[in-house]
Formats: sequence, C-alpha cells, structure tokens
Amino acid sequence: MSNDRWDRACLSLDGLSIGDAFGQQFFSPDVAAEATGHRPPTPPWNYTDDTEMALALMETLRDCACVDQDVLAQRFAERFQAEPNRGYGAGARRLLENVALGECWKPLSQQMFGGSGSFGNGAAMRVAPLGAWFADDVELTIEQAALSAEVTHANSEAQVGAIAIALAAGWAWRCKSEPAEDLIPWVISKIDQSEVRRRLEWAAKYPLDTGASTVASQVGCGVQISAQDTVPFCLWMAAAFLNDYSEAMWTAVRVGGDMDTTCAIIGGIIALRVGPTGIPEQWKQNREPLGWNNSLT
Ligand code: 8NA
Ligand code: MG
Ligand code: MG
Ligand code: MG
Repeated sequence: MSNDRWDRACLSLDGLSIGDAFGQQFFSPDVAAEATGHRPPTPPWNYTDDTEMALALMETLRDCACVDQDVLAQRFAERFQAEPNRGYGAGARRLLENVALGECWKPLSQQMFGGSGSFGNGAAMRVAPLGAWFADDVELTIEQAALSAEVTHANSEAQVGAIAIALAAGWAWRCKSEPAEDLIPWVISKIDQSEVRRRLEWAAKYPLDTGASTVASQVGCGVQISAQDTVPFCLWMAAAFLNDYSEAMWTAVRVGGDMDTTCAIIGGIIALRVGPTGIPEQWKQNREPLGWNNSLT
C-alpha cells in the first residue's frame, strides 16, 4: 500500500537518520580532521538515539495515524530496552528505564529535573517526520508535535522547539517554490514566546550567506544539548542550505556542537525540499540499515 503522507515521512526519516549517522562519526577525532576535506567517513555509519526515537514515532503514526502518547511511550521504551547503548540523554535514559518497568510516563516526564521537565533537544531531534506526515494541516502539526514531545519533555522550551521543527518540515514539503528567506519568519509567526523563539528571532537577523559559525556563536549549536541551544541554529541552517543536503551536513559538522542531532534535525527538514534524489546515494548505503519494515501493512 502506498500513502503520500507515509512516503514523505519516510523521506524525512531518511534525511534525519542519514544526518544522525553522518554527524555522529565526527565525534571521533580522526574523522573530525577530515571535515574540511569533504571526505566522507568510513562506513558503516551507526545511527544513535535520534533515529531510534524517530523510528518509535514513525511506528506510532503508522499504527495510530496520530500521536497516541501511551503507544509512543511504549515504543520508546521497547526500543530503548532492545538497544540501550544508542547514546540516549541522561534524563531520557532514566525515564525510559522506568517506563520499561511499567511506570506511567506522565508523572515521570513531569518530575524530571526537579519538576521543571526536560528542555533537552530530544523532542526536536525526532520530530521532522511527524511534520512531514501532518504537512497539510498547520494546526494539527502544532498539536501533534506538542503531544509527541510531552511524553519525554514536559518543559515548554522543548515543546516549542519540537513544534518549530515540525512546522519547518511541513513548510519544506509544501512550499517548494518559496524563497528560503521565508522559512524562519513563518515559523516565528506560529510559535509561542519562549527562549527558543527569542533566539530564533536573533538568528533571523543573520542573512543566509553569513558564515554558519558566526550564527552558532550567537545562538548556540547544541553544545548544551537543550532545545534553546539547538533549534534556532538548525532552522537557520535548514534555511541557508535548503536546496543542498550534503553541503548542509558538511557545514554542520565543521561548526561542531551536538553534531548527530544538528545533522538529524537539519537533514529531516531539507530532505523534504530536495527529495530522495537530493540525498547522495552513497550516503544511504553508508548509513547502518534501519532494521525495520518501512512499508505500510
Ligand atoms: P534529556 O531529557 O536527558 O536532556 C538532555 C540533557 O539536557 C539532560 O541530560 C540535561 O543535561 C539537560 N537538561 C534537560 N532539561 C534540563 C533541565 N530542566 N534542567 C537542567 N538540565 C536539563 O535527553 P534528550 O533526549 O533531550 O537528549 C537528546 C540528546 O542526547 C541528543 O543530543 C542525543 O544525541 C543525546 N546525546 C547523547 C550524547 C552521548 O554522547 N551519548 C551526548 C549528547 C547528547
Ligand atoms: Mg544521538
Ligand atoms: Mg486542531
Ligand atoms: Mg546528539
């Protein structure tokens, strides 16, 4: 069976997972030295928690056609239990260990980090395929992205960050002929006041031909693995390299920071603009196989 929204979610997942696996390689010092030379790392490129959690979200959309939070929590926990060493964030790890033991996700998520909830970038890192799935409906994208975030990230910064990325993914699919300059202002017009929005407004002051490191020095590039420190940079990068997937990835690893996650987020958005042929075929082969059945049954 073929289905447009499923196909475009799979396209975004490819951009996300190849970005995750590519970016992760550059944490190795030997590989990092190659970033200036555009020589791709030696395969296989193993993917990380970013892809695992995106797969759990994809499975939930496939089975429920929307974000059923209990199902999503279960999928997260099952994937975490099967492969706990995919590099999960410390808070995510604690939460998923307890969900796997049968505890309810909601109080666990709310109680994280002394009751403030997580503002980690983990809700944004996995959400672009959801934005693809709901690309036809902006209001539904906002609602469903927030639901998907809440399961692990009760803090509003993480939720605004996830909403912003999901919206950008939908925009990249829908607005194929719009100029890249329109992306960030449109996202800003749709999201609530927050530190994520404040930094995105700051990033928007930099023309898209500014050096990426300059923008990173102003708004962060994920060093703190928070939504605030990651999402504005990723949106600026997605706009600046909207039509060039591999140049976006090379630039993100040259900048540094949370490279698996910045590449995952940027890749999940740009894939929707450039389409399957815009992702280098060799990179698809280099990514470790996802080990799942991507057909709708
Ligand atoms: P998370 O919920 O644990 O959040 C990530 C981190 O952000 C936390 O561990 C804290 O350090 C910090 N944080 C979040 N909320 C708060 C708060 N309210 N107060 C103080 N500190 C806070 O996990 P996540 O899923 O959001 O994390 C995603 C990131 O973790 C991604 O970069 C992903 O790739 C992974 N990651 C793994 C490694 C690794 O080497 N294994 C390194 C960095 C990130
Ligand atoms: Mg990761
Ligand atoms: Mg609605
Ligand atoms: Mg990361």
